[in-house]
Amino acid sequence: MNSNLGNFKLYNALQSTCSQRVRYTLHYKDLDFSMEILDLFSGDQLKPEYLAINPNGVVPAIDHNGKIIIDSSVIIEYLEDIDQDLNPLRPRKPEECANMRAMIRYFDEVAGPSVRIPSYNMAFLPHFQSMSEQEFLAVAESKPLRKEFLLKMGRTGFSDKDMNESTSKIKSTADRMENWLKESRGPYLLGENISYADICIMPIIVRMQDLGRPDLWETKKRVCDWFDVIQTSDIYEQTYCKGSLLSEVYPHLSKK
Ligand SMILES: N[C@@H](CCC(=O)N[C@@H](CS)C(=O)NCC(=O)O)C(=O)O
Repeated sequence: MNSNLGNFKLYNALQSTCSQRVRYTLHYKDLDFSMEILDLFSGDQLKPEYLAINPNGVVPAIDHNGKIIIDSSVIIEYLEDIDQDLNPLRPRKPEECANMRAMIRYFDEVAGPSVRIPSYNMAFLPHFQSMSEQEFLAVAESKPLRKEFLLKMGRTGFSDKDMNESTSKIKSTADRMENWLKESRGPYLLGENISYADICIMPIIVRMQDLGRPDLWETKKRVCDWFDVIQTSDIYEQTYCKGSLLSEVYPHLSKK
């Protein structure tokens, strides 16, 4: 365990895809950390004490020796910057690093927002349906980043058109990954070594599998091989500790 970098406290939620990126990185770097688990449906992320940590009212955030760092893709690169020799996850060559960051930007632009729509429709919607309209509007209003998203969903859920658009974006992401894996010759997106690009897309692919949609990449042989390699590591097991999958919490998903 690498403990000479001081103390890390991760504010996260087990099923949060963004939190899973950070947990994977901390485990990969063998950093000792404590976790504060927030209940996102009880509104822990919107309490004043957490908003003082992350004014966006979302997880994850990390406290490193009293310094607060927010946003998953920023946190994982911060964990690289504090000790670049500690089980590196970022290539040293500037052009390779730029390539990796361009992949991450694509994932954050295309796949990240898309995975939210099926996640809410298929798993989270009942939380909102059990509220009165007034309660729902108050919850939406209280979200610094997700007010418009929730209002668009309403208590009836996203439309089929929205669902189709998001699954087609995940499919396009898998197509991109297939090409990148072909160029790099795998097993990882940049080639021989795992990098932050793999870690950033991993939770989204896991989520879509959990929601019963592996068909979105099933015809892409390289993506399937990549996913097999990712899923068979100890670090993956540690990251996806008990309770990390939606199907464990929402039993109707495992009956699909
Ligand atoms: N860009 C942020 C997004 C974080 C985010 O959206 N977190 C979700 C969980 S994956 C969250 O906390 N949602 C709580 C809410 O919507 O109230 C990051 O990558 O850290």
